[in-house]
Amino acid sequence: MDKELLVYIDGEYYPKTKAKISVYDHGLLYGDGVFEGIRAYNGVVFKLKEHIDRLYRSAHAIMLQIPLTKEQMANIVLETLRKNQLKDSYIRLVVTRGYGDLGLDPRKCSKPTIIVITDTISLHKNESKEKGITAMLTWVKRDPVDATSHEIKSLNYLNSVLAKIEANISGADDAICLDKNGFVCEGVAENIFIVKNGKIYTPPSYTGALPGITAETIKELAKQLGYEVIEKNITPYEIFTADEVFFTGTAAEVVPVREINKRQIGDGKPGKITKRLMEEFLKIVQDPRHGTPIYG
Ligand code: PXG
Repeated sequence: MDKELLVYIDGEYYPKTKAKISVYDHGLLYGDGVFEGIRAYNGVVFKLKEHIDRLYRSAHAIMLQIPLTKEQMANIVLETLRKNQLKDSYIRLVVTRGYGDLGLDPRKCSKPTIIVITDTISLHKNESKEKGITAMLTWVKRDPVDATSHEIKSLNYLNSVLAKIEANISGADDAICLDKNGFVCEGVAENIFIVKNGKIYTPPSYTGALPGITAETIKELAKQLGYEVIEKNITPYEIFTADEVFFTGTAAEVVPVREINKRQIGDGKPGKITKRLMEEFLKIVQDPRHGTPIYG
């Protein structure tokens, strides 16, 4: 049997099958905690600093005091990757409210649980990138900014899970959530962009979408390539009639959307601007200037 991957939990490393936490952990009992999904490409952790910063912002918003400095947290991620001798990896960094009595009051938990999983990733089917995926606008509205907003990358993902179930049962590859006013918000774990007449549009943050690190990278890339990027409310009509639509996210990277609720997008193939951004994105992910090298 191959050597088991090691998982970091609260200062110790455990083989994957023995990496367990208490059933009294409030991360499990109440979804009380925050997380990050990060990728390493060819020995470089892409935007590690940005992910750690966002983790601490999410924790701050839910008044969860992480008992480590950001530098210590980054070093734990790097050390876990080294222990597993990984160069390409999907990293799941989770901080829960910790072990506590029953009852949701966070004061019952004396110390957060910190988990770092570094696993390998099976990349998206090449077909998705080449042909584009199908998506559906779902009845599941994104949680508004005055509720469990997805601006906080919390362990509450039922909103996204429900949307994904709707996509699954309707045979679409993915779901798109609207905000409570009916404007396009984001995918289940991706931000969304549309292209119309050569300009790139994406919803503003007040729709309650996660401020995506891939989205931020794409906005910068697009501007460097000379495209105008505009943040504005996007209606379902505008998305149906867009020339191009694409998703961005750590897991998804940049993925073209070719059909939404059975309406063909553009000519039904990945658009010119989407393809350009996909290419440029893949060039920069392993560039140490955009990340942190794992091995010195
Ligand atoms: N919106 C939501 C709701 C997300 O969860 C994104 C947008 C894209 O953000 P980034 O920063 O990744 O560009 C996400 C990302 C997982 C997993 O394990 C989830 C995400 C990313 C990676 C892994 O389910 N969500």
